[in-house]
Amino acid sequence: MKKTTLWLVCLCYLLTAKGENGYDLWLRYTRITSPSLLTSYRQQANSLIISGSSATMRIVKEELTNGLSGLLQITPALRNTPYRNGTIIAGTPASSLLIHNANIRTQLQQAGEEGFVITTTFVNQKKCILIAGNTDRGVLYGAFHFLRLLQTAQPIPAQPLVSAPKLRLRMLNHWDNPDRTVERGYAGFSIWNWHTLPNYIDQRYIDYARANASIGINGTVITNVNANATVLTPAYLEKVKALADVLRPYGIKVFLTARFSAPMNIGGLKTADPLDPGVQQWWKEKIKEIYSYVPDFGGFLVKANSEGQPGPQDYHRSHAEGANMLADAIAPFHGIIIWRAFVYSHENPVDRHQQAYNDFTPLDGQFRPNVMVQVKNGAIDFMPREPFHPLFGAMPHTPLMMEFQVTQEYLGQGTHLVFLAPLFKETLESDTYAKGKGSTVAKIIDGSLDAHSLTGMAGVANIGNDINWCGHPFAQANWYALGRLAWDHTLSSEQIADEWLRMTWSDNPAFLKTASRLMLESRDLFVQYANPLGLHHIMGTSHHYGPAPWVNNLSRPEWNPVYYHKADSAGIGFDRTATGSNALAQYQAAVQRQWADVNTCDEKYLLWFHHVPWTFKMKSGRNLWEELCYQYYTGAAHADSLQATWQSLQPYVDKQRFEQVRMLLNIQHKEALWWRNACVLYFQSISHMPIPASYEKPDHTLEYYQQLQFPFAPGI
Ligand code: BDP
Repeated sequence: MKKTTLWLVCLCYLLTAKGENGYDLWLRYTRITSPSLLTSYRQQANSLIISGSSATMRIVKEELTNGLSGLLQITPALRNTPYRNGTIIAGTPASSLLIHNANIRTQLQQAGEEGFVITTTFVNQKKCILIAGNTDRGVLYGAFHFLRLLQTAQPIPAQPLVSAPKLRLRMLNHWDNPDRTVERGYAGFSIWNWHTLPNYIDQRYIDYARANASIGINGTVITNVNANATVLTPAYLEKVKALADVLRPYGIKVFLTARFSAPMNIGGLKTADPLDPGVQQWWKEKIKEIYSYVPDFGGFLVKANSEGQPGPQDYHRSHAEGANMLADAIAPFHGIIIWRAFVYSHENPVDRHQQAYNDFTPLDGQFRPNVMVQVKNGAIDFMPREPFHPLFGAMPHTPLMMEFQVTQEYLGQGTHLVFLAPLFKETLESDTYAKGKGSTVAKIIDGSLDAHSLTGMAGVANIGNDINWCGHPFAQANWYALGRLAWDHTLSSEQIADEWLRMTWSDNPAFLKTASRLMLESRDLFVQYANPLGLHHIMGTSHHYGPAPWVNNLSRPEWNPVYYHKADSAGIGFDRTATGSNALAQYQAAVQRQWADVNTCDEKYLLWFHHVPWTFKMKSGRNLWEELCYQYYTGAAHADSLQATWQSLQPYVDKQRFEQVRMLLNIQHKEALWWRNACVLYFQSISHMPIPASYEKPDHTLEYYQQLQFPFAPGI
């Protein structure tokens, strides 16, 4: 073996043998592997001129210094004037004369308040890189983007690269409780340690801020939508202030959830009626108090009259009256109210699919300008696959904010490898036809279809205090994807997966090819072995872990899986066409046409919209029952094969994370078999048709699966 080859093999071994715990996320800044690229980058980027003295600019300096030290293994020299080729000049036209004088005015205009320009130019005959923004935040985003270019082996732009976010609010929603439990959290306890705040600042808060800034996230709701009013008391506002102070230099605003009954819970009032002057006054004073702690407080996220939460309807007031009361109180401080459209009621016999639309569309145009309505991607609830929510396109006079779930409540929780970018993209690219062809959900939420300037996307966070933040080592990719798509929803799932893999794991081409396929197929795979053909909401009660399609005894009809699959001797599926609930009528005619006819409906959504006979002939030639079996069996078999696929990647992955994923894929396979067996056996008990002989028989009886209990499953 040649000396250099031997050296490389040793290096590879050392790198992979050393365990990585995942704490560094996609900001590992490991040495660039390609020697030629390394040389080229070193020539182009070796010293820094950082203008401005704000906390944000100090972070820019620190990040670029750390990034270049790790990636290029050089300590960049800090300068005031460019005296050699390869100087990075970072700043704003206001803080840096060099940027002010550079020929990038038009590009800076396009960059707006938060965007940036990266380009190469000559200053004093020296070839320099400019990282410019109109604000320090813009420069920070530019610095992270610049580092990402190096991390992902991209060329440094010779011509101006301009990037501006397509959405104004790019947020995480933490469903974190004051006792540090996390609703639907699968990565340990909440990262917010309320008990030691405000005096103890955990390093995690800072690293959380860095990670978010690196992908452009600029807002965080730190408390659960199922809200506790205690967070609005002075003792807690002190703690909120401490967090806001940490997050601010990273461009992140803090938001809180407001419990609608807070005036009664902590204010001693007898009512929380939004039209009561005493209630209005209470909120005005409370909001003023919050701003005295956090002068750039973002606003409130509100879950009202949903799943037992208090709200304006308790006083026969509308959602608009509730939201507007808070909006008026917060308007003087330029805060906003994000009002959730996730509402349904057990007293309402109408198909749950229709309820939010019925409640909200009559209110279109009634909300104050500083109110956004936050709509889940689908009408039921973050299902593994849902058609887009019919509210998108139905409220042109109201800014609608997208709510995705990053935490995998219904997509394998903490144990399945499921990359969610394809799910997010599927919704964003759906055509609502609200204003004719091309009226995609993305154009509704980015404000371009209805000329809204208040725009946003939120993701329910999957972050906890596990050492690697998200539990499953691949779950970090979903946090990453949310941020990247909130910045630019035109990015493809492929690009996002590729970036994340290179930064988080390895840039070896063999690794990338296999690992990205693993990620890109993972969501469809989960659907196949858990909720094929449009089945939905057939998971276990309360913890939502695993299959339980048989459940029929819960107090609210729409909490029961049987409500959703409606399997009977004739067939299976929810008829949402004109012969059934007619939820389909909530979509535009062109959309209805795609799904209305059982013979032409996309099979992905077949059982979402139709009650279909077991003997119905599918496109494959199989009948529906056989197709259902085929989907479950094929999915579970594919889940099995992931283990061998991962095994083939061992040479490229450090030992610790390799083992973690190996063990999790083993669990995933077992759970895929569990989904398959439990669902096939249960539906067979209704269809009375045989499981095709070519498939292995489930290894337990239906009764076995029905009696499984998980009293301590996480996330409840
Ligand atoms: C459901 C979750 C529940 C949340 C609810 C919501 O199971 O824990 O409170 O969504 O979004 O999916 O409010």
